Amino acid sequence: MSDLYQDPIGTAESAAHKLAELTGKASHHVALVMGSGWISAADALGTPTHEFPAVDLPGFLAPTVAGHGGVIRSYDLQGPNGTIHALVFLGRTHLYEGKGIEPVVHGVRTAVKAGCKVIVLTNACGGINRDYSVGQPVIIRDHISMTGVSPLIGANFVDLTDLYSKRIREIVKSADSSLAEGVYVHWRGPAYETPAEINMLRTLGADLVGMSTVPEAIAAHALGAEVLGISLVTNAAAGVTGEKLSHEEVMAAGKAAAGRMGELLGKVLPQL
Ligand code: 8IG
Repeated sequence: MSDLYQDPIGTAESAAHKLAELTGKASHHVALVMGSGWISAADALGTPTHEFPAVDLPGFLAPTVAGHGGVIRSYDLQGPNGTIHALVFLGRTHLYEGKGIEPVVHGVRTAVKAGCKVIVLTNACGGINRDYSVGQPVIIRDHISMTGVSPLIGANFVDLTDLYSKRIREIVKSADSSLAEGVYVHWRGPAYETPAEINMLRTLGADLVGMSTVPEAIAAHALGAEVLGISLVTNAAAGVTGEKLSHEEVMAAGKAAAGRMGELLGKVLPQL
């Protein structure tokens, strides 16, 4: 068993140390986790100062899904208050990969230990809310965990009332007032939901459903970082249109919306 499972926070600290070595930056300010379909949005941020495989840092696993990159980039972005160092993860580990919860949250823990006070979590997801259309970005206002799996262990009774920072949501909405907000459900997968399950989730107050983001948001918040979540609706959830769900459709919708997403992130990030 690797150190990641024995001492997850210590391994994140080691990874942050190696990151500082590889980039020559003692700390980073903000981190972005780019979900499937978001990889080309990262390109809109400009040219990174550094790029390397995530496995070059302690505790990261090799990626297993096509389109989930497993690459880390460091950017220098110009903002109103000078240059900020942004860390970008292309690809993530998911709970459905069966490696447990630790690798799922290792990236955000590394980012917080590297100095990031703000963690931006992006994802591709299914739209439950009938008002949403494919290709639409939605700010995550709150979540529902349908996995019950927490990255926290022990008597760590973290408050999640303002998990998806109201302060940051307001900044994003002032950059693009057309953005909707919704409640994201974490579904373990890897199978998508049945139409009956989507009806259940809608009844429970869910707008979006996906297989990521929630454990990372909890882990980042528990370490004191502020969290922004943005979902890209890449398919109508099961039963909403009667169409079947396909991974290819998801990737195509992500690609099509990447320009808009990259522009939004480029505008918002330096302000955070
Ligand atoms: I992209 O419809 C994407 N990810 N659970 N359901 C779940 N995850 C998803 C979906 C979806 N679309």
